[in-house]
Amino acid sequence: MVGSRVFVALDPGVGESLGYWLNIVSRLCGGVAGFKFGLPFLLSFGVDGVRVSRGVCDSMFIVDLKLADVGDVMVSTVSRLVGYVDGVIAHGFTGFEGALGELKDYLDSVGVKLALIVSMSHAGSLDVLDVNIDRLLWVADRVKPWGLVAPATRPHVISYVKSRAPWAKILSPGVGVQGARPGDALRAGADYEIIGRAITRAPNPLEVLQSINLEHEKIMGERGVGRV
Ligand code: BMP
Repeated sequence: MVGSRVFVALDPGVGESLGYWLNIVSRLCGGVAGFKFGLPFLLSFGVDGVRVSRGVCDSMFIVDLKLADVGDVMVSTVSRLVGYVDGVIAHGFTGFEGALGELKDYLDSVGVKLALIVSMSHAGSLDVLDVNIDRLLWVADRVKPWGLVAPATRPHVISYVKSRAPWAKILSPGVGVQGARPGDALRAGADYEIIGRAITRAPNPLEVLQSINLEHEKIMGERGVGRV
């Protein structure tokens, strides 16, 4: 859907079939900003699973490997997905030289967007990431990725990230099962909410998605932000 602020996280359980997830992708396709594929999806269905999903839906595909390696290895990893994905997620803590700088140059050359994690949705994010958020934002400012990941579960962190990096799209997980309400992150300044189980495990995923889209539209209207 043009204007949806939802990225649906596709996290299959062990033994689930690709068909089940393809059905979700095709049913939700018209109502999302995009889909996020993580390690559970890739380990279950491989790169081919992402390729086949692309065949049923042409919205934005983000692969979430939470990359955190030297540049050469991160480039080698994502090069296997080029052609099937529009964006990748990496951790911000590996730094610029020899890591994220190289990854960003490569992704720019193949037209794939980068999103960097500067804070996470679980409580343990306070142990290391959040106490170093200014340093992570300093790295982000050097890398200048398309997006930053910040938690819907701590809206004040989103507001802070937005104030320090107004140029970035903010993608916020932690909605639903992890405790944040749909719309909390958008109200705090996020551009998108990443939502998994609250949608994919609902008896009627499309109905849940549509009601979240309506709520989001209201909030973005209040913020004075139009459709994306
Ligand atoms: P769920 O809405 O089912 O809790 O799923 C959240 C999704 O967002 C998962 O795919 C998870 O890997 C991801 N995620 C997260 O939960 N917290 C973060 O800080 C970063 C994430 O990528």
